[in-house]
Amino acid sequence: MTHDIHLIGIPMDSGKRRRGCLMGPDAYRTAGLAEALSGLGHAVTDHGNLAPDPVEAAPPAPHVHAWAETIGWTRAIRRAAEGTAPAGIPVFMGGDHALSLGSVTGMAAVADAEGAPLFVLWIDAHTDFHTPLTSDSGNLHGTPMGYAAGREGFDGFPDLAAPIPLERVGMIGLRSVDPPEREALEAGQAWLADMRAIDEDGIRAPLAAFLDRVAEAGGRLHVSLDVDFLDPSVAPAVGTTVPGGGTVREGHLIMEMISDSGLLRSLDLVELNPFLDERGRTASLMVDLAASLFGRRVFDRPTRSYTGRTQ
Ligand code: B3U
Ligand code: MN
Ligand code: MN
Repeated sequence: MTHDIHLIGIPMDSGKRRRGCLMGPDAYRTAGLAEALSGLGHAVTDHGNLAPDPVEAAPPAPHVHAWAETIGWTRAIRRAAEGTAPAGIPVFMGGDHALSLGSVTGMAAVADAEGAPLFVLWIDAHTDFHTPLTSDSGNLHGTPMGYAAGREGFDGFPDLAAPIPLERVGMIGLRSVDPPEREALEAGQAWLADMRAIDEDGIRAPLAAFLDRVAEAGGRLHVSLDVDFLDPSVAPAVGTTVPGGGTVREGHLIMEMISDSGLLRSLDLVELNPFLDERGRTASLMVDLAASLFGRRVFDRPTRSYTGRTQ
């Protein structure tokens, strides 16, 4: 199956203090993302880079970093999501994970208008479930799932068209979760696969259960892929490395299963910091993972469904 894929460059660095993610969109272009996807038969349009709306606003606490700029980005990204999604699958090329403040909430608004529930699969070492008030670091890249789920403390950010209930959230790769995030998540029904779950059960069975949940609800899936899901030994180009991460093969299997499910609605590629990369290897790996998500296979065998049955 081929898609109309819309690449949206988001050179955003405001979600944390360490700089470099603003080079991400051009690193994906240099690593050949558009060519990899068009080579699979998709129609790919690169919309160039967004810029943030000019916003003046005071942060809710002094340690919260780049509050007004992040509101400006969120507005622009949300508009871009709502503008491109009717024409196909948006790919939000970051930029740090704060871009999901706009992409996830924009796609939730789109899904709401389409009459389908939006599910989110968060592929990340972190849950990013803080509010600006629970975050010790004040880094807003640790908050996008909190915002999208309708947590408080985001006054000044756009109102949510459709908050995403935790039953529609899956998170995989988790290994760095702060106490306030854990407490808030444990109060809900999110599907959570930490690294221990992957060690014990692998990727396939747990992820198939989540994808079943999406399919049974008639849902559409937004995938948010943070570079730090991967182990730093294979993906060094990220500011917040956490040892003990996913392998290359685990990353590909996640992508292949989502691809087979036919549920993908939109994609974030976030936290790539090309300033920290080694000869482009992390950017190239992210491009390869995106290619698996959009149908690249080693052999053209009969398609397997995400539950493992041959279709
Ligand atoms: N939870 C920590 C660390 C963090 C979250 N997301 C990333 N790092 N990339 C925080 O600062 O919120
Ligand atoms: Mn993240
Ligand atoms: Mn992370």
